[in-house]
Amino acid sequence: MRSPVPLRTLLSIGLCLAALLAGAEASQAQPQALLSSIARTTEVRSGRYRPVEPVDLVRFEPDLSQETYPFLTRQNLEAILGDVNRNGEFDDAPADIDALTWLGTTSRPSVYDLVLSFAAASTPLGGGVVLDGDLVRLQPGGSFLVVASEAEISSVTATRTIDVDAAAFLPSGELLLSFTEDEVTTHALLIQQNGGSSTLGDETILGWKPGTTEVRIVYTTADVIQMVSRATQKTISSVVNVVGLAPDPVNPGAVLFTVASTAKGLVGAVFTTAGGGAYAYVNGKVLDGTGEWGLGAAATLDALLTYAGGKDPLALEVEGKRLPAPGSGAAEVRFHGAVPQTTVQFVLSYAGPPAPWPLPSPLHGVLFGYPTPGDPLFGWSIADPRFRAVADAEGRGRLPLAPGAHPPGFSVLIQALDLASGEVSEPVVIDLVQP
Ligand SMILES: [Ca+2]
Ligand SMILES: [Ca+2]
Ligand SMILES: [Ca+2]
Ligand SMILES: [Ca+2]
Repeated sequence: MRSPVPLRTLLSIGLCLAALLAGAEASQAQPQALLSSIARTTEVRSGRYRPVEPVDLVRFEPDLSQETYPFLTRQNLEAILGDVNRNGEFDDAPADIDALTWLGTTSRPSVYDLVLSFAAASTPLGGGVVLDGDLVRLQPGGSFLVVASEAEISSVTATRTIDVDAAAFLPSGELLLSFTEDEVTTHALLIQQNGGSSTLGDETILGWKPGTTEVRIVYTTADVIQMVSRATQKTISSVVNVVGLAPDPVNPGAVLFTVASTAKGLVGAVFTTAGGGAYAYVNGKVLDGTGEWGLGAAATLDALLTYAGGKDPLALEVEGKRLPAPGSGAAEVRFHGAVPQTTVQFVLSYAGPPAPWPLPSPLHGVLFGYPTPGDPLFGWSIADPRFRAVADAEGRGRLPLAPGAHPPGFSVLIQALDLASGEVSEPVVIDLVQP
């Protein structure tokens, strides 16, 4: 066995190559990528990837790959959050992300730039509670930074306990919001803007300038129904709920939105407020819900954002959560988003409390390493060529794992490093079953 190659050396080689690639990419026009979450577990049509779950964030570029790829999955969250309930299993991810936006400060969001809301209250490692009306940023190591709290939002809108189910920061800094349930307000201006009614329907799109008490209704329930009617060229009586919001990347000032109705023409569709209401039009594709998401069935998109796309992020998927017992077959970690036909290094360690360490990167900001340096699997995985894989022409590949090589009864954390781009994946944890 060769002596371990320090991860930082591998990374610096990767960064040199990445600088050349970045120069080549800059001259090409960038398509828009859509990042979304779904409301119910749905299969990906190609069958190449596991089912998409309500907590997963998936990435899709209309009219390009026609396939949905993971961006942040339950398995990533389990590794980043740690064994919160100390039952010995990395099984503590929230069940459902129901709102998604970001502050838009970098060219492509990392999972730590995203602003999220969950469908139910959740408890991170180290205590505290994230409420379903809170908007939070995931922090490396599994804590959450509150960007806007349920208490603030209910205070400025003069409502009671609320659940935010759609959010979008606009370039102006205004934060658009929608609630999961109909909410009663005592705010005089909101009542006035709501046609005299104190009940804000769950379709209502509110605007708030964070840090101030300035709040307004941007679109009433009636406005939303009218825009969807115009888009579908049908008389719609209900859209059930507004569940996703994002700035429209094609029509400055307009807003993309999704609804919870499962009616044909509404489920899986993305609407824009542009022109008084239309189906969104992104990368030359009309997002009317007819299969653009590469999913096995039309799915309600309960969280949405867009950004200038381009290269997929390096992402990992594990077939199942647990490796089989020794002798009963192998499992594999799949990756995509690597630079085609270049080498991906997998780095392992035994899983414990999340202890990320920063990897400053001139191209990607600060990345975080999760495997523990000094752990016996860490040095072994870097030194052993079996933990390297070459990406195919589409940047995909796989790492077969033979469970007999590891002691059972442990959880193993795995992260991938793309040597060509210098990018690292988010970690995943897999459990090795007892013999
Ligand atoms: Ca969801
Ligand atoms: Ca647990
Ligand atoms: Ca929520
Ligand atoms: Ca809503």
